[in-house]
Formats: sequence, C-alpha cells, structure tokens
Amino acid sequence: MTRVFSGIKPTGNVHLGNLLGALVHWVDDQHRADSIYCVVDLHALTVPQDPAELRETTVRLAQLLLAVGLDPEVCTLFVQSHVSAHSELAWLMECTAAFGELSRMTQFKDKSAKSGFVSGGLFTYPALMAADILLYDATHVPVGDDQRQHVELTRDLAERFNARYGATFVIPEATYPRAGARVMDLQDPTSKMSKSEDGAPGTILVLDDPKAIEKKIKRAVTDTEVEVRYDVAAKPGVSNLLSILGAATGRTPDEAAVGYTQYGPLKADTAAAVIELLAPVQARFAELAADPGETQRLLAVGAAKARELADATLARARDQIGLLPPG
Ligand code: ATP
Ligand code: LTN
Repeated sequence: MTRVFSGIKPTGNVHLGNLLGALVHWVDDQHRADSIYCVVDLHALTVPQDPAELRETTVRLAQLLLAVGLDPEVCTLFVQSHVSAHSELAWLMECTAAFGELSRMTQFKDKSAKSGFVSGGLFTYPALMAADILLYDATHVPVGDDQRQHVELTRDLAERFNARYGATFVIPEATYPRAGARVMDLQDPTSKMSKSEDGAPGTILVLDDPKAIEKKIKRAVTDTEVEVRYDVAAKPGVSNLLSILGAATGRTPDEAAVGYTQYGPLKADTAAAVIELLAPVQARFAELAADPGETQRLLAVGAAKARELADATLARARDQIGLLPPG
C-alpha cells in the first residue's frame, strides 16, 4: 500500500513556488494514494510567533490548501497540534536521535547561524518531523530538495528504533518533484522564489490580485538579448517565465516557448496564464474565508481521522520501548 504524508508550515505567505512545486502534486497524489497532509503549526514554534498571527495563518493556510483542491472527502487534512501523538512520539524520536546527528543537519546550521535566539526546538525539529511521518506508516514523503537530509534522518531513526525494540515503524522514502518544478524569484532568477513580506516584487503570492501579478511579471528580470528560448544557465529569467507559463498551461517550458520572438508578449501571456490559474483558487479561498466555522469543522474531521491512525502507532511505539500502559 502506498501512503503519502507531507507537511507545510503556517509561516509567511503561500507563493507560486509552493503551489507549482508542491501543492499541485499533493492535489494529484490524493487521487492516486492514501494521502495525509498536515499544517505543521508545532514546527512554526521553533521561532517565536505572535499568537494571534499564528492562529490566523494556520486557518488561512488550511483554507488555501482546500482552495487549491485538497478534498477532505478524499485525503486527510489536519493541523499538527490537534493530534497530540505528534508531540509524544517526537520525544521518543529525540531520545532515539544522537546529538551528533542532529548537530549535522544543515538546515539547523544555517538557521541557527542566522538567528539571534536559537530555541531547543530548532535543534530537535527533525525529530518532530520524523514523528509526523512515522505516525502514519507513510511510504512516500513528497518534499523539496532541502528536506532530503531530514527524511534520511527519519529513515535512520525508524531503522534504529526497529532494531532496538522490534519492528514498529514503516521505513519511508522521500519523493521529489520533477526537475524544472522549481520556481525562481522574478527579480533574482538564480534563487528560488520564497516566502516573504507582502509586496516583494520577485514573489507571486497565490492570493495576489491580477494587477499585482501583471506588475510583478512585467518587471521580471530578463536579459539583454531578445531571443525567447529555454536555457536556464544562459537565460535564467526568461527560462523561469517559460517554466511558469508551461506549468500554468500544462506544457513543458520548451513547448511554451514556441511562437515567441519578444519578451513583451511572453510576459503578457505568462501574467494572463498565472491570473487564470489562480482565479478559481482565489474564488474558493474567498468562500472558505467567509465561513471559518466550516473550515474548523473540516479540520476537526481531518484530526479525528489522523488521530485514529496516529494513536495506534504511538501505542505500538510506547509498548515496544517499555512504557507502562496507562491501564
Ligand atoms: P521558503 O524558503 O520560502 O520558506 P520553504 O521551502 O521553506 O520556502 P515550505 O513551507 O517549507 O517553504 O515549503 C512547502 C513546499 O513548497 C515544499 O515542498 C517546498 O519544497 C516547496 N517550495 C518552496 N519554494 C519553492 C519554489 N520556489 N519552487 C518550487 N517549490 C517550492
Ligand atoms: N520540514 C518541512 C515541513 C514538514 C514536513 C513534515 C514535510 C514538517 N513535517 C513531514 C514532510 C513530512 C519543511 O520545512 N518544508
């Protein structure tokens, strides 16, 4: 049986990179495999959060995932902190992980070097992520390339736990989106488009209005040639527009390039395609945002489904490691 699990943090704004690089694949996967998706709010706590803002971002992200096409009748969608087994198994995973291996996580090294306050949670973050995945006997974990090391660690922890205490966990495998699924920043096409403050000119947010999208794409950095062709090394800006246009219209970047001889029409058509791609998502989001009670209800249903699976795995792990049953 194939079971997919993935998570997304409720921080920042969801952008076109998240949508094309991850979320559209989640939507596809839900029809092919038993799929479980999680808004990982506990992971957001590794850096200090404003409480009201965190609550707001968590609901908005869930609404956005529903708007993009995750169907709670088909997949399981829930908020991490609603299923307490995540925190409990995370402790068992922290005690299974070695200090040295957590110290080698490049994301920890990068993030801790950059921030003034380094929480203990930032260090043990990968143990919580391992718990997320292992609780559901996930076989496949769709993630970006930056999460490769964390999924490797999850496999190591599962294997170590199984070897020490007997077969408990399924060993998961990471899956990565197809090459070319990486959306780059419109102003700096050699770095990936990333979450950022509202209004960043290089990032298209899924909830940007058509005017903002047009403006950002019109101002996208290209190059001094005039030829339209897909060549990431020589023409990163134009290639990024072609991959966006291709992804938004179900074509490869090379196919999308056919017929263009100037940058102006390429930009205009890319903007139009992105606006058309996002319009139904934005309309569904507006409906969901108008009825927060319905989102709460759907998340409660998701959490109940998730809890059933997670509690069973947690009970197995508790038993194997020798914790006395509560009776
Ligand atoms: P950021 O660095 O902007 O915070 P992120 O990768 O940390 O982005 P996540 O919430 O961790 O954001 O990402 C959710 C998913 O979106 C991940 O699977 C990630 O690989 C994918 N993703 C993020 N940015 C891009 C991008 N520019 N192109 C394609 N996929 C992306
Ligand atoms: N660490 C991931 C988010 C994440 C996740 C997970 C992804 C938390 N738990 C479990 C897949 C499976 C990130 O920063 N993108």
